[in-house]
Amino acid sequence: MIPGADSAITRNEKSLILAYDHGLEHGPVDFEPNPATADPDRVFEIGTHDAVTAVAVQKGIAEGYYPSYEDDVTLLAKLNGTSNLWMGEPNSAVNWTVENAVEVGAEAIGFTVYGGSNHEIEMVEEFRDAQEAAREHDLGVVMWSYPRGQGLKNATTPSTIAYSTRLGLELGADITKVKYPGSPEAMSHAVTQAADSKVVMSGGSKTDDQDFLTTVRNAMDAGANGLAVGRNVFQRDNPEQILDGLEAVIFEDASVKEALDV
Ligand code: FBP
Repeated sequence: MIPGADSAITRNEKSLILAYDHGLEHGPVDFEPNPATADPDRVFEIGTHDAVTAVAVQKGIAEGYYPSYEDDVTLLAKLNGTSNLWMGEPNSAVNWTVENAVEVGAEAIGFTVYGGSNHEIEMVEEFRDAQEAAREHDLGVVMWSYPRGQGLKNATTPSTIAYSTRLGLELGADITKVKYPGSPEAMSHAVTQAADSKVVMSGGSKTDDQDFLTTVRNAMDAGANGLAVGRNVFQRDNPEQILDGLEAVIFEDASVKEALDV
């Protein structure tokens, strides 16, 4: 069994991670559809929904806001991240240490690796340090495995996504978060390559309820262990309502129709 595979951030081996690092990765533009979500308190409130197994944030958001939610929310410390202002080859600054994340209350770490980037070697070496420190502190390890860079023409082909999940297994992630590769068959292949480690689907830009829940249903049927989602939840007018539907699909094996009706 993968160490930490059933960790604080899973329920019955399934995860619904609410990602809220967009203010760094994309900037304030991501809060425009639902301006209240510029306030981290609003998103931590959303994160108290029963469906959410962890909220993933950067250091400043965790330090400033997590203390008010530590009884109701499991913290996933997103250790690296870079703004959209950076125009170079994909890379990600390591913004906090595992030791500091533990002090703030984290029960898992998240780390982006851009396989295929000219910076892949240093990113993987940074991941190694974080992964080993996480093991020492008994934290779950989630890899945002997003191949990209000048040599990569299409980052979401089935073979690239299967390679992404395999990178997570090979490098010691408990859970690897990947973009949906476009079909249940391709997702199934990617899940197989992760062997006993877990795979969660990345939410992506906002789509309508039917399309989004259908993609999540397909990913679950293909063997995925859940979802790590940001915009498809917090950009909605009613984030709690889509979380009700996601809870039904991910944890209760509901159909899309059933999930739309909850
Ligand atoms: P979404 O569900 O909104 O796609 O969020 C998932 C996520 O991985 C975030 O954690 C991160 O901020 C963002 O996507 C990165 O997106 P990009 O693919 O543009 O780098």
